Amino acid sequence: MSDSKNPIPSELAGTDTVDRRNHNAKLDALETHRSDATGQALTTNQGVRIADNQNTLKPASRGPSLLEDFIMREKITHFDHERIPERIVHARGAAAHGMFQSYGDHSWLTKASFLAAEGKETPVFVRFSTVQGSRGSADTVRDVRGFATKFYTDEGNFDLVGNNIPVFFIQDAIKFPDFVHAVKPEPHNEIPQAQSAHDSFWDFVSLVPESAHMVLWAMSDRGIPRSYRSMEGFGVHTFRLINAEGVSRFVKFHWKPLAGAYSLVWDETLKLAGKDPDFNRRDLWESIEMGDYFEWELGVQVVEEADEHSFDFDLLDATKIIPEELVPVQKLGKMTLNRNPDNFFAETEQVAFHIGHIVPGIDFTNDPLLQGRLFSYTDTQLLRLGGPNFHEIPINRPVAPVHNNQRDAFHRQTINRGRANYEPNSVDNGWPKETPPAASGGGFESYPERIEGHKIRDRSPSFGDHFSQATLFWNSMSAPEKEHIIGAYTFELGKVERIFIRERQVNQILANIDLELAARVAKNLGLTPPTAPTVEKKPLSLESSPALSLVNHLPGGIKSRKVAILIADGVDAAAVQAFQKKLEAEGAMAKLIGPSPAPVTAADGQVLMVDAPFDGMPSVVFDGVFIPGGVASVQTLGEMGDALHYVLEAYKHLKPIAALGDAQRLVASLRLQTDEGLIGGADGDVGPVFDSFAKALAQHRIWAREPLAKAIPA
Ligand code: HDD
Repeated sequence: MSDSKNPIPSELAGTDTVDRRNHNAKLDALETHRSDATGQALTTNQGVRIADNQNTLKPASRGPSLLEDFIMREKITHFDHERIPERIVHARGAAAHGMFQSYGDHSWLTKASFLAAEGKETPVFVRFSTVQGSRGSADTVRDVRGFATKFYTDEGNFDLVGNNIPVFFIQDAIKFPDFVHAVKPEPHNEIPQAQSAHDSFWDFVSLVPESAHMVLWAMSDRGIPRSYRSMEGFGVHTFRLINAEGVSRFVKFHWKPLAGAYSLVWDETLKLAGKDPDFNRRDLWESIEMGDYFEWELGVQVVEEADEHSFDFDLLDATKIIPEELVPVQKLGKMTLNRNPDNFFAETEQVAFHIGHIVPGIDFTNDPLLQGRLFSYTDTQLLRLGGPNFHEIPINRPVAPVHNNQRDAFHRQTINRGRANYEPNSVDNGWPKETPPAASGGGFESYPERIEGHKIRDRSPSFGDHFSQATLFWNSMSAPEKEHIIGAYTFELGKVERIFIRERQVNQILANIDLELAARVAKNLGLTPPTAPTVEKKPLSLESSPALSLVNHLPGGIKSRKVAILIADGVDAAAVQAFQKKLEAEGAMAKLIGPSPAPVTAADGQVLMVDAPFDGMPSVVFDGVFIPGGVASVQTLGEMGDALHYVLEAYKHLKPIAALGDAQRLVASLRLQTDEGLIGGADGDVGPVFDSFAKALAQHRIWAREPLAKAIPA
């Protein structure tokens, strides 16, 4: 029954089966610790208790609404103002809290306190993002991923605002608005959302050869990561680390994922964009809720000041990497993301990263891209967060104490006491006072770099080679990775309406990276393949860099991998449970997928809860599929198009598929070519079948299957 005041029918509670009530109790147990309102009265923002939150105040039950209803007006006014401008880039994101732990005392390199002692812990907040799309866009689009980390160090906040690609599209920040306008949806019709596959993007990048290297990375599998946990992260620019003696060294920051680095396949990304647009953020959230934390090691490549000019590229050029084969990455510590935000808006949306947030022991270089960013990030927060007090928003507050003479402005939270809001002052004995620089705990001091020259608008000739490192990247790819890159350029340029833009990209950019790449893409687009580069190419100092290929980044195990177990009434419950147990023992996760959300009754009478029906958790959200035996179950699945499609799609996406007993007949009916990822065995063979399955799963994909998989309908 519902009453006129409260429209929620009371009989909705208490009709669940025992099983479901247990299930619900588990969900409640997860959630209640987050609520700060449990047991509290509903109030207005002035703290007045509300008696009726269902009905507007009226002079009669069918009469007009009264303006004096301050409760309704306050609620709707607040609602009307709920949105703040989304980030101009990196609008779509997800974040988590965690901890950084230093592996040792790195004071030979930097006096930054968070790196000064073995085991020293510093809280962090990390936000991952895509660049192009709006807040509501899909996670899995082809794009660069943002990887921004706020270290709440005891000497102030240090923000490492990086990406999952170690280079950038442009060399000078003055080109950033042009680049972003070009990649965003086109201005006349705001199409396409969150995609670079359109004329204005390819027009821009084909006219700006310095973009060639990063575009190649974005067209590679790096542009479609499987999970945030499986991405490398990079600080991109060259920074300085400075020790207590004032010795400065150049560094590039790296995040190395302990889960390994691996990606989606293109057809999966397209489907996921519709079937689970929250794929990456859901993975982050659910993994943390289950205690399966995301981990990275922070590393640095270190270049002595004296070696600044010993490379065939300029360290200040953000379109270049330092190949890891030339300068290895030294690990400084480990980051573990282990806590989800309590509130998306308050934390993930309001977090304000800024490349200019650094602490003593870290400093900038003259990279012109970095220098421009130093202006942009504060500027953007002033608009997004409504004024200069954004550092007082809880997620942005340092753990280090803050005292200065800045006062007032919109949204001020601090209630400063005293009269001394200026310096020098004597009314408060000159407090707060400057701290001279010191080995530790001293005030921030910029590195006294010697600068001389003329005031000019110029690009250093040392920034002039735009193709060598793109060629190095191409040379370092495995055969499947090269095919994916060719496919990506073909797809993207195929969406470009103007043929002259396609031609310019192929003839003047791709031809200078690699003629085979250019020829293959040209052929796919029906263009004449170029026969020679348009620029004179200097010999490569390094022919290939294994660190660039994702195939060299697999961790070897199956931890965190997700496996779908397909079941229907009559399934062999013992096989389900044994397989599930083995997966869980290795840190992987299984979900039971059935014909509908209804529980399944196994051959032995056990009732198994279904996690989702076929369309609820499609094969694209999993890394592998297992089909247990059981005559009736296999019969049902074999007659369902959705179940057969599930298996076919997993095969198409190069995932391992294991079948036991009767289920082998189901797989055989699909006439798939046998390979190391298509595993079968008798009902009792759970052990050996699991071992082969796990081996295939650890390889991430069955790449050898790829040419055959093309014949499977999408
Ligand atoms: Fe940027 C956001 C990373 C160049 C201007 N950027 C933003 C974010 C990341 C990066 C990860 C999202 C932070 C978050 O999660 O809130 N940006 C980069 C990297 C760059 C780069 C790795 C090159 C190496 N950015 C760059 C330039 C400019 C900007 C050259 C401007 C001249 N970036 C911004 C911004 C954003 C931003 C407009 C949007 C929202 C924000 O800052 O807070 O100021």
